[in-house]
Amino acid sequence: MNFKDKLHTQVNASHSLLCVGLDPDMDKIPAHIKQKENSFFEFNKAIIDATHDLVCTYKPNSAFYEAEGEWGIRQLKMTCDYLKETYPQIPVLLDFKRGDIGNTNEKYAQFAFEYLQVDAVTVQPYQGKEALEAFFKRKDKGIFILCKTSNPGSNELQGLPVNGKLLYEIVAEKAVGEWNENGNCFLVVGATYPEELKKIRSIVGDMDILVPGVGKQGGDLKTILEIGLTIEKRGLIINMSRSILYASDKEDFAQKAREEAESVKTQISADS
Ligand code: OMP
Repeated sequence: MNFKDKLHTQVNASHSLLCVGLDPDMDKIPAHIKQKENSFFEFNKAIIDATHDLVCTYKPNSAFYEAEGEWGIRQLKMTCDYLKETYPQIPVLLDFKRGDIGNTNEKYAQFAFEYLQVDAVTVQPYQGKEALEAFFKRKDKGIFILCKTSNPGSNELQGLPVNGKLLYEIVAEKAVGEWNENGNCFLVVGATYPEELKKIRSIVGDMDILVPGVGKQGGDLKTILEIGLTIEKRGLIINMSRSILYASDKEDFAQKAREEAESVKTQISADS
């Protein structure tokens, strides 16, 4: 099954558009977990076990693991292995926002798809189709291209006018058009830019869009759903990391994460 089918199957099975971001942080994980040898893995495992029936995907962000060196990469690998063995139906999206010349991208793809065996990755489009081909040619994988990112300064480049269009609109056109020969391109659009999401939705039709930035970054879930959902009430993957992971820093953190995830899931169903 390719990524898109796996995602849609899980969306239908879970009735959820929620993606929990697995971004473990030494400064935020509960003290009793921090003491453990494989604390990031144990933290993730507890979060995953508590939320697996409420999500359409998990998104570990590589930065949080890389920051801890060799040990951190092992935690990421253990997390990906655990998901694959225990919840093989849930797609795993590695957020690593890579992008380089072609032969280097081959190595990034190898890390994600052969070593970690994830289902999808995030990439940046700056080097163009020829360089991204190393990702696009993985027909069974999902390639999420940064289009309009959630950070306050994202307009500096992404909002530049180019040939009568804005740069992010051109990225969206390419992602749904010439870059999407294998039907495995998707987009990343921050929840903090609803007007831009509206424009992007009109360009890409029913393409699935990863929307981070709800919660801690201030994006409004209700607005995003109104603007971004397709006619079939699909097409969005709503990512939330800190507001779910760190709903509590006590022994009850996994239960509180579940309650938060349940509340978001209910809100998505009610508003969509
Ligand atoms: P929270 O703000 O804690 O929910 O985390 C958001 C997650 O989404 C982090 O892993 C970010 O790196 C990621 N993200 C953004 O916040 N903004 C973007 O524009 C793109 C991403 C992403 O690609 O997921």
